[in-house]
Amino acid sequence: MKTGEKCLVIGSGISGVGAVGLLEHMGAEVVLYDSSDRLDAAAVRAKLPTGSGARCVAGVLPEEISESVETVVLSPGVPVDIPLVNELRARGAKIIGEIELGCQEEKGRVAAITGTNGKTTTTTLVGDIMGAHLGKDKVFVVGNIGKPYTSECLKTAPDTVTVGEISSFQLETIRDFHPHVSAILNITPDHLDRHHTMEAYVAAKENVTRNQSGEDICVLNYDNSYTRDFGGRCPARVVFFSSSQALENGYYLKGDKVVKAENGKAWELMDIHADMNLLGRCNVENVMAAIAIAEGMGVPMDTILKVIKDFHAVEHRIEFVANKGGVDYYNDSKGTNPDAAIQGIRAMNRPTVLIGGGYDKGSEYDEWIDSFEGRVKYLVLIGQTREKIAECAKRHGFDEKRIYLEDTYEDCLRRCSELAESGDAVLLSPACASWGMFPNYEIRGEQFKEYVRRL
Ligand code: UMA
Repeated sequence: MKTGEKCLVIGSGISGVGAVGLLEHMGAEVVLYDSSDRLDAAAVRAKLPTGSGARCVAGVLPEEISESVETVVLSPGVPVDIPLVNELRARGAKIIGEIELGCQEEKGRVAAITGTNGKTTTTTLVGDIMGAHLGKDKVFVVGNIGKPYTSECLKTAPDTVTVGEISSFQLETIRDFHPHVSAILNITPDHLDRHHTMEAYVAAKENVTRNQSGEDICVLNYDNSYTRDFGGRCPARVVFFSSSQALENGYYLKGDKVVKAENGKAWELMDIHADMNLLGRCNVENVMAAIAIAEGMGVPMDTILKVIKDFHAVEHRIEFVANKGGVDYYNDSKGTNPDAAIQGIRAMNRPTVLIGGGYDKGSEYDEWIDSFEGRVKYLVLIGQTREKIAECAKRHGFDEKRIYLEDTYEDCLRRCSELAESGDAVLLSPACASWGMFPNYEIRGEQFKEYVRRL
């Protein structure tokens, strides 16, 4: 980036604010732009720290800016194919994303974790393991997990490690981002409103390896057809994990044990009940991936296993909230797509009142409903997708009288507490994004927990 380079940052969320700070540090001339008609320039400016010299614009982008901009930094939520971005690209501007901008200042080693589900748990766990190995001050956990890379990258040094949770939105716009160890945990249909086709979504995920070579490692799920097939053409050295079958090389689940295999020779690493506190098969997969990633980053196995033993569920992912009147309440607000919600319901081992529904990303709910397998006693639905899910459930034979449509989360909770009996579980695992009702899944989860506590 040359001094005085004209840069436009699109989106004034946390990524945009991080990007502005880094660009100003790099000596660029920065405009922060947000297309929302609910914001004005003063509201955009208020998001920046005092002392920032960036020009702030909201609404319509003035012609004089679009004709002179050299580099455009997109926030993850900004689609790469909207008319404005197409126009800026056609005018010759370089289009990158916030992760790509951050990696230009990276001085240490990087582990990057993507996948439709399990990213946050795996990233958090790998961050904890790296912290135990190197010291917490030498590890930066960034990305989709909620901390922009651009706000941390200047702190990196040759002896630090950055652990990134990287979404498909973020991977669409990388160029030089080069993780030493990458992982694609699984790929199932999600975000098709943004990527339009499954092929484009899969390609975005695979992009995490675009700068990797045989000296790098890519951890892949052997049980997922997309990631297994990718193993055959991945540019990095592949390490597989599987929760369903024995592998010649890699990590797999054998009964209740996680084992490691090398050239057909296998040895036990840990017991999934005695040595970990996370529920569900999805978490066994996350743990195996974390072991593979951490080993790839050079952490000794005894450190890895010790951290796993002490690790508890991350917030909003099958998180136990409270027991009220004999009913266990679980917050799985992170279940923002049907596949994640399947993991949520599969982790329940008792009759469950399930809260679902939210923003419509164009997902299909058939497999999710099929995964209920008699566990779901009542379905309490909310949000834009509530009718679509109710229709789907009825088509799959779910008793109409056991479906309730509610307008607010408070009503949902009231309904659940009436329906659930002692010994049951109430699970918020919506299979949909929170957008439209909440700014993000974290706030949805917080509010759910608050209502539960008040019951
Ligand atoms: N905006 C525009 N033009 C557009 C679209 C959006 O100006 O065409 C503006 C909006 O008006 C808003 C701002 O952009 O003011 C929001 O930017 P953003 O959506 O990129 O949000 P950030 O606050 O920067 O958060 C982003 C990620 N959000 C998304 O990918 C939607 C966060 O992931 C991430 O934690 C953060 O960067 C730090 O890296 C959240 C997420 O929902 C958790 N991710 C999706 C998911 O997990 O399913 C991918």
